[in-house]
Amino acid sequence: VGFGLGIGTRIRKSAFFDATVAAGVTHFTTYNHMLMPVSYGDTVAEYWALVEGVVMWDVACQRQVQLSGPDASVLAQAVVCRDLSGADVGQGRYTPMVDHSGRLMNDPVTLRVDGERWWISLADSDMLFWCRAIAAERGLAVEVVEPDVSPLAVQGPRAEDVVADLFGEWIRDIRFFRYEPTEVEGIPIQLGRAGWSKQGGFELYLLDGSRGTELWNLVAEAGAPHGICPGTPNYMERIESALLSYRGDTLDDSDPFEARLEPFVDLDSDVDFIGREALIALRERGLRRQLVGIMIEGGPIEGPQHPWPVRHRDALVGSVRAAARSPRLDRNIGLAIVDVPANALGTDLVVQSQHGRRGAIVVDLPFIGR
Ligand code: THG
Repeated sequence: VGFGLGIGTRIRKSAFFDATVAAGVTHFTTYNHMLMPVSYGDTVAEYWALVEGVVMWDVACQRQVQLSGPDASVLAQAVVCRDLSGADVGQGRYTPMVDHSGRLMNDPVTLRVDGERWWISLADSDMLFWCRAIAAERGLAVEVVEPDVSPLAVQGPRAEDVVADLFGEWIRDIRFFRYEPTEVEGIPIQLGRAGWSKQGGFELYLLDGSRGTELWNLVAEAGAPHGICPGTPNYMERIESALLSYRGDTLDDSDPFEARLEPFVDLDSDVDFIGREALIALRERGLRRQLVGIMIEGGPIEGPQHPWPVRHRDALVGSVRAAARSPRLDRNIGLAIVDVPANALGTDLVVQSQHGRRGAIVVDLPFIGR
């Protein structure tokens, strides 16, 4: 395209911004009103480094909402769709958030930091305002702020070796979605096994935003013998793995069921949360449309800048939300929201892409599993 992105004070810079510029970032997007790297110039090379080696990502745009105080747990349970009652200190959970009508508003990782403190690690929407409003309306004794927390992800099959070299062998015992307070060279960090890929890895929550470049350089140095590369959450890998991109893959009025988040919605436990009644009604009603995997015929494609219309027997049935050439499958894969019953496996579709009309077929997700 022949234009750039205007950057002013309204768009925030990550704690790792200077380091990513020095590392040669070529493309940013915005996420939670912050610049987020999406390429260092060769996303296919970054993909193979993620799948076969190790990469480091500036994901500081995954901003936290901190709930603290006597009613912190009450508020946390009110705003997410999962039963948090069994959550240990240091445990994270993938927790959809919905409004009173059951519309998906975010799909964060919610972490119990200590007895009276939670961090909600956001996808791209303004849940700080929502949490403040709910706290005030309910008269809860809780403070709601965005803390100085900046996640850096280290992902890929060699990530554990890099993180062990940096923090010690003890990190190999950290289980999935468990986070521990630690430090490196006096830099405070909450270290957890997590990340937005299916290649395994860790998240280093930097707890002092003034030390972003220092931490970036320490990880780069520890990673050098393992061949670490700067990278970003990878569009191709996340489609293959069917990791949800809130707002990319979903519509303004999508519910968690059509977004395939039912496993992360606790309607059969006793806990109450905002949207529970609405979700029970939606579950009763049944799916009207669904996010599905599609294989698209023909030569390599690029992803939609605008959703591609999807037709079945000439009727408009939905839109393609994301698509790419899968390097491992050497096929075009995509995620589309389509109306029932065109969501059925094996349904023949036609997509109107910027590459022209292409045949497509509904397939099972994920495209590549573990
Ligand atoms: N890490 C942290 N914050 C985040 C993300 C993250 N905030 C934004 C975004 N990613 C939120 N979305 C997701 C989507 C999927 C997962 C995590 C966050 C995820 N899913 C696994 C899966 O679907 O297989 C595990 C789910 C489970 O078994 O509980 O990890 O990546 N800090």
